[in-house]
Amino acid sequence: MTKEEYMRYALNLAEQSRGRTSPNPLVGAVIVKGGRIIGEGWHKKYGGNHAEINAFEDAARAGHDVQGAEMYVTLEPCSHYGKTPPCARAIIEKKVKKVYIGMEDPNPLVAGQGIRMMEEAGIQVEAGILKQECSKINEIFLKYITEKRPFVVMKTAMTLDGKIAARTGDSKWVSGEESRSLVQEMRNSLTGIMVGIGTVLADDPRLTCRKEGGRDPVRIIVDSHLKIPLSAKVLQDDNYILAATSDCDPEKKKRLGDRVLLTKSRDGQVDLDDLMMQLGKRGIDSILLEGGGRLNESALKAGIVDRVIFFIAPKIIGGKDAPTPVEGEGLARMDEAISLDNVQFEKIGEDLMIQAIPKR
Ligand code: AOF
Ligand code: ZN
Repeated sequence: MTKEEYMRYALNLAEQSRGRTSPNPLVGAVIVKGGRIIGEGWHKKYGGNHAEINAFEDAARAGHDVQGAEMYVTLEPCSHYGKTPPCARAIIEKKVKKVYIGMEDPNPLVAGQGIRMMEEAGIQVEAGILKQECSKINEIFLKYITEKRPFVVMKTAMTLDGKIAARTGDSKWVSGEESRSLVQEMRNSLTGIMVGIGTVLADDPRLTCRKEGGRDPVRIIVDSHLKIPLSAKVLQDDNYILAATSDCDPEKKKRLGDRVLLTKSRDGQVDLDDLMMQLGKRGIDSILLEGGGRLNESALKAGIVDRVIFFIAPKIIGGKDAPTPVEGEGLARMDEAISLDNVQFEKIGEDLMIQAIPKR
C-alpha cells in the first residue's frame, strides 16, 4: 500500500466516530511494520484514549512489537497534557521509526510542538499526507479550536424552481428519501440544530434525530420575543436553548427558566454573532441550521455560515407566495451576491446535492 492508501485507511477509522468526539477532533492511526498493518486505532469519544494510544493497545493485544515501525496519523500527535498524556511522548517511548501525519493540530496547545518533540527525539516525520481530506474531516474542530465558535452548516431542500414548500406551507416532502436520511445523519453528527420561531409556529417540528441508534442534537430556537407556545414539540424535553433578547416577555422568560439565553439585540432581533459566541462558550462546536428563509438570510448576512448544503429536487411547484430558502429583503444587485467556494455536486437518489463554502 502507498502512503496515501495507509492514510486513507486511517481516515476511514477516524470517520467511524463522527458525532461522538465533540468538541474533540476525529483522528485515526495505523501502525505498519514489514509492509503489514500491525495495529489500528481511532479516537472514540471525548475524554477517551487518543487514536495513537488505541493503535498501540491494538498492536500489543495481537502480540506485535512496534519498535522500528511506521505510523500514520490523520492529525499531528499531541504534545500537551489534556485529559490524557501527550501522544508524541508515547510514540517516542515506543521507539517508532517514522511518523506520517495528515495535518498539523490547529490547537494552540499543540500547533507543531508534537512534530518538534518527535523530531528532536530522532523520529522521522513527514507531514501533509492527504492534507485536504484530513482537514475536511475536521472542519468543525478547526474552526472551534481556533475561534471558539460553532461551525454552522446551513441546510435546505428546495424544488427545481426554488421553493421550500407549497404556498399553503405544505412541505412533505420536497426532497427524496435518500436526501432526508442524509439529513438525519447530519442531525446525528452535529451538536446543535437551529431554526427560527417562524418555522416552529408554522410546522411545530420535533427537530430530533430519527436515525436508528442516533442521538438528538441540542435544539436551538431563535425566538427574539419568546413567542413560542409552551405546547411546542421542540420543548418536549430539556434538550433545547431558546435565544431571545432582553426585551422579551418577562413572564414567559420566568416560566422557561434557565433554558432561555439572552443575547445582544440587533435591530430588535437576536444578534446572531453574539449568539454564536455564547453557544461556543457552552461547548457547542457545530450547528445544523435548518432555516427558514428569514433566519437563513440573517445568518448569511451576519457571516456565521461556514458551509451551505442545498438539496434540489426534480419537482416544480410555482407560486410567488411559496416560501424560498433565503428571504428577508435580499440584496439589490447581482454583484453583491454571496459567492461560494469549493462547490461540490453530488447526486443523492433523484436529487442534486450542492455543497459549498461562502466566501468571507
Ligand atoms: C491526538 N490524537 O486522537 C486526538 C488528539 O483533552 P484531551 O487529552 O483529549 O486532548 C484534546 C486535544 O488533543 C484536542 O483539542 C486536540 O488538540 C488533540 N486531539 N490528538 O494526538 C487524538 N483526539
Ligand atoms: Zn494525543
